[in-house]
Amino acid sequence: MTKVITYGTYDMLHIGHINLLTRAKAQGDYLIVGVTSEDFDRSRGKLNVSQTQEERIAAISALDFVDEVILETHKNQKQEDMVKYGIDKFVIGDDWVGKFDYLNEWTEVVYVPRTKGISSTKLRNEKFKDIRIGLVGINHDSDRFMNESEFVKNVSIVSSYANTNIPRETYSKREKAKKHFTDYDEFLISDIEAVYICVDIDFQYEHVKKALLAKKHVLCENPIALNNDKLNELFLIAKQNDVLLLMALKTAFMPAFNKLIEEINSGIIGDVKEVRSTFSSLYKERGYSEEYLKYGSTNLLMSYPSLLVNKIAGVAKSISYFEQSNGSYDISNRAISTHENNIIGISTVAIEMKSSSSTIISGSKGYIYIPAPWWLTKEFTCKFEDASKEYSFKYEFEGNGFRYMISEFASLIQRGLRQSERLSMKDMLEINRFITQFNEGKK
Ligand code: C2G
Repeated sequence: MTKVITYGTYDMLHIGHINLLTRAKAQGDYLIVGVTSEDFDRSRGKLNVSQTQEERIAAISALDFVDEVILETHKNQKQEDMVKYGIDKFVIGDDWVGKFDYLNEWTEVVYVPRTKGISSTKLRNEKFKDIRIGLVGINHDSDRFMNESEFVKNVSIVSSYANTNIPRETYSKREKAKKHFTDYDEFLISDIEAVYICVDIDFQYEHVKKALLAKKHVLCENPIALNNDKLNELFLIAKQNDVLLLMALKTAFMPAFNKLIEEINSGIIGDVKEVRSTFSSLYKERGYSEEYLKYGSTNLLMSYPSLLVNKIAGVAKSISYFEQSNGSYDISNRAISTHENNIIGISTVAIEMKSSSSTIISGSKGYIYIPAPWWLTKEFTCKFEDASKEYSFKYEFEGNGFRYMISEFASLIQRGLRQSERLSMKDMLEINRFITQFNEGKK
């Protein structure tokens, strides 16, 4: 029996894909098709795939001449699969000619003619119009959002809002935002369907509320609201207006971060016992204003460690705080949380203390080390008692990570979804609780 394998994204399955798969099957008796996972596609720069990996797998599985369908999740998987499945031939379209010659070491590589005049990109452009986004707030974050949105093909930044007119020379940098508003109501009735909000923490809740009531999808920097009742209220308004409300917690959408969660859930280090992560950043040295610092380390940074702890350990049964204050705000804080299955979370944040911003996740069989800056997750290493079993996992990582978040936001809107599996409403409420419980304890 001749075993053949091929791989692809297969977004909006079309005749080009069918021809390729038929030609692949003709090369042997048993055809395995590897469908690329969403995170793997995003890590290799495919940021606007319109269908979910489940939908793409279902379409390929429906083809009766396909014998087996697998998920392709990482870079070196192809050579691993050649051995695992005992492959005789690897078949791919000639748009990849030469790129997979290295696989000849394991099997026979066959490039077949690509079908002209049809592609998933063409079908996507015909079916979907760009998501029209407006920026609320003009600052370092909106800059990053602007620049990274260039890499996400199905979004366009059409306008911006700030409560003041921006000096001409600053504005010129923002050529891409065609129109700038200083009146928020006028901005919200302009031709946008979604907004990215990055204003001062005290004003986020008001801006989010108005945008949701204006039926705009909202991506907002965290914390969205400084108490959970307000956050619950915003989720209710989002539901009532059938729009998406998403925290701009970029780490949650990074391919390597999601792979990390997948590996931990697969039991790679046994039962998780402790999640220890630190996020320290000397904002003063980075030129941030005293105005900004007064929010304190917990409001400014705790969302990140609590994302990790909540994703791995689940809902916190209790949270105790150990802060260092300069009399007006917390320059550092440690949230020690207890979770189901006896898991302990140790989340440290600091804005006037520099510390090693790495992460250690300890389990009954081994531990995972994520080097600093772990919140821009690129790689992680699994370590065991038997050092020879150690292995690292690395994903491509482009830019400052905003593109993966923008890709998720745009994909959810395009697919008509109102929740992200990577950052659900429950996740967002729990993450925010780590902040709001501290604030309420301060009153
Ligand atoms: N294809 C084709 N004709 C087209 C479009 C695609 O023959 N008009 C082939 C491609 O050459 C590829 C397969 O169909 O072999 C799947 O194409 P895509 O879904 O675009 O996936 P791609 O990014 O090419 O994935 O790592 C290799 C990749 O996994 C291949």
